[in-house]
Amino acid sequence: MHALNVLLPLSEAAQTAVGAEVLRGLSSRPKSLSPWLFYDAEGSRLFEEITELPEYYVTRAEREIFANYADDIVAATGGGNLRLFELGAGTASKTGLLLQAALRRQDRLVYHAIDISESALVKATERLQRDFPGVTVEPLVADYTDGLGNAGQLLPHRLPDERRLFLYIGSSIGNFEATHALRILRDVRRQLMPGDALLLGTDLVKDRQIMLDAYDDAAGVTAAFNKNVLTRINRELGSNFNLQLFRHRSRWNADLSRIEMHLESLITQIVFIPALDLQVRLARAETIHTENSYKFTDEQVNALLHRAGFEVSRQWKDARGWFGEYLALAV
Ligand code: AVI
Repeated sequence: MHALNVLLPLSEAAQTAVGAEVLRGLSSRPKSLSPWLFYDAEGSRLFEEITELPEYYVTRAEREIFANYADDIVAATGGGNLRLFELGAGTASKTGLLLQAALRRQDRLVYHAIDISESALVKATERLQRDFPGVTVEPLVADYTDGLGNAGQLLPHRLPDERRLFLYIGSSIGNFEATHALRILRDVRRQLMPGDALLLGTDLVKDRQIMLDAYDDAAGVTAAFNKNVLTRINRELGSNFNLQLFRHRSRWNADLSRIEMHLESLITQIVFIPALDLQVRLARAETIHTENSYKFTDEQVNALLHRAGFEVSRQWKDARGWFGEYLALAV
């Protein structure tokens, strides 16, 4: 993190991940910023708050599935000694239900939690080791979205009787374009042998207003989460975005089956980003596109997993059919 008074020289700032992404996104047309920029400390805190909101059904629906079917899910992975891996583990708040189910079948369990956020992993490791003494947590700080190549080299060698189960839950896959999503799933497939499995959690297409409300809650937490990206850019790149001159927008794009989040400029304005020596001109009502959250049908999930080298063997949904959990076997 770079405070305003320790801004990096121009060329260096443009080479940091944040600088490079801001330069790319705000000099493109239409303007965009990648959603990974949301997750500084404050953004991660706001996201945790989102997961508790009445409108944000996503986390609750998935927890309901695990509460009802965790034993069934674990049993469906077949025999052998399970070793769990989770991509984007974060604070692993729902994973405990699956760990408990696995511990009902075997005495000890190794759980590899992979995430870009070290602080989230520290929290998750402490809590899980305390709550589940039979679990050995192996945290790994890595950006799996860029290829598991690096992370993969750090993963342990397979033991003879081991069966691997990768978890990619929470509909995180929905924040990627189809080609990127496919690349991530193929990376996972490369870590697996036939018979190993991936559990993929995806949010499903439903009534438009329910989806829109989930991304534009009455308390304004999602708006704060969206605008926090501008605070982050101000802090790290020395810019002067005035948050009051932007409005949070969520839109349902039916053609592409996704919720989009945007930041809409309320006036014509010019914002200067010193670390990048960049002037950003925004027209009134112009938007910066900050996130896509794809919503799937069963057919789309099946097709995506099939293209990545998996076959769906079982699926589970919450009572309202709003969220799906797909057990995909490596073939
Ligand atoms: C992390 N991801 C699955 C969330 C989602 O629903 O797409 C991020 C989020 N954005 C706004 N609210 C939640």
